[in-house]
Amino acid sequence: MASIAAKPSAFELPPPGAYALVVIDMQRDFLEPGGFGEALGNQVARLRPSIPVVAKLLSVFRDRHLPIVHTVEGHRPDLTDCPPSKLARGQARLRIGDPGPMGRILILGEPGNAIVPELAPVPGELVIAKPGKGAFCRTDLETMLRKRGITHLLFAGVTTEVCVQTTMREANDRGFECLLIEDATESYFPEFKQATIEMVRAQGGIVGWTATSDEVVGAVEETKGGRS
Ligand code: TIU
Repeated sequence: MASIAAKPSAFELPPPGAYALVVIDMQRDFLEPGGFGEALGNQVARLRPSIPVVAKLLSVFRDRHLPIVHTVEGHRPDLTDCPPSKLARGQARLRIGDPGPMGRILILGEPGNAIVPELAPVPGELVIAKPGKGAFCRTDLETMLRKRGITHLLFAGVTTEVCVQTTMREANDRGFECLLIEDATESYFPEFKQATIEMVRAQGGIVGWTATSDEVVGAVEETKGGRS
């Protein structure tokens, strides 16, 4: 059994097919100018260092036919799945549903809501659209994972302390073993990223483990390949 040199302790990988790479919200809306992230006042360039790291992880998982899940934060065009509290929150110049340079802000199917082209899903990968920050809230992610016998989740994506951490906590409470890939996630606030890494692995791994992408890739490459 392959083992990842993680913190606070080694993370034992189950057999191939029972662990998945979960890539959270690597969307133009968060990573490119003119989307939701920038409308909230953030410097979107801060997230971009994660793109080549996630690309490498996707390549390693795809080569071995290992399960990959992508999530996308977005709302229906009529906004029926967007709580008024989310719509009203913040000092945004453009709000959810407003027309922006990449189409309507944070609306499913709009150009700006797509996953960045470098990380676009390929057929066979699960893509979960979610209206909230956590990927288990009002989605069938849990059903899909259980159906496939997936018990261990390796997290990448943005932003570390918002959608990634929320999803990791939801997964941990549902009994999944969770690991955060440190350099495959970014935040608009570097100090929040670092705090998240430290808090999830504190107290003996209260939420889960953390490791670098090199450590993850090294362990995955030791395995023989998964179910296709
Ligand atoms: N604003 C922010 O940091 N994040 C989000 O709104 N969504 C995700 O993290 N995907």
